[in-house]
Amino acid sequence: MRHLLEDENIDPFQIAQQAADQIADKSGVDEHQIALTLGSGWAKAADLLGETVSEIPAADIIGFSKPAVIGHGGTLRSIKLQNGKFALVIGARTHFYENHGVRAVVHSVRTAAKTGAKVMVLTNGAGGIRPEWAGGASVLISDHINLTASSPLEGANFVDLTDLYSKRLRAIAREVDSSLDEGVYVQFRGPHYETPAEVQMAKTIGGDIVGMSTALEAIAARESGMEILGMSLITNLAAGIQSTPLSHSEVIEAGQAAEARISKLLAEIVGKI
Ligand code: 8IG
Repeated sequence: MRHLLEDENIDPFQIAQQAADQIADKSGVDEHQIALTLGSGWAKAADLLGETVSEIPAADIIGFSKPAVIGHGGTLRSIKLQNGKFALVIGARTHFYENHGVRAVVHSVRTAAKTGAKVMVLTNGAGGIRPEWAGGASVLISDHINLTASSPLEGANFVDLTDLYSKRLRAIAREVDSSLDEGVYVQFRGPHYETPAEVQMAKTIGGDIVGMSTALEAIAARESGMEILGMSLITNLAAGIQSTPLSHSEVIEAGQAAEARISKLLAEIVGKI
């Protein structure tokens, strides 16, 4: 089944505006100041952020619906933070490897911007290239390398990506935990993990983290004028860095083991933004 945003005749920004209007209507929250996308291992963080005032099945919002996988869409939560601000927590990520096109991938980010969010927090589970990150390190994304051969930007839209991952927000994160490392995130298309040779390439060109999301979303967030914080949970060392094969169950287990710790960390960081 084709995704709504695969129809080239529609305007993705207009659909994002409609989605934001639906969220405001259903949640009763007129404006969200901050938005978070929670990737593998990060889902529990929502509970610690504050008081959930609304939870909407993502499939009920335009552009988020994927008829082929009803019930698999996750939710959009509005959370009132202690400081009185509202956070939009996006539990439904569309990955580039799902082949619904890049418009579908960045719809949640564009919708977040239309709900009023000025800060976009992008989290993910990812593979680590640095051996010292074994065992579930959380790492701040300092920059990215986009190996998807795609862009969410359309037309001759030459958006600057200098300081894409905000220095200010990274400094706030390090105020909460001064031991946080930083690294360059390399987005591959997936859904297969890399070969060890591809991981060596990523390392050679300056990468520290390998993943299948975030970079395209960050570009769209910058286009929409948002300040970006990116964080990876290293659920596995990348292929060839660890001696054993990668497995999805390893990733899930590492995520579960880290969940409480990284949720608390993220909630503390968001409280300071
Ligand atoms: I979790 O090792 C997770 N996501 N590309 N490589 C890529 N994506 C990932 C990995 C990984 N681990």
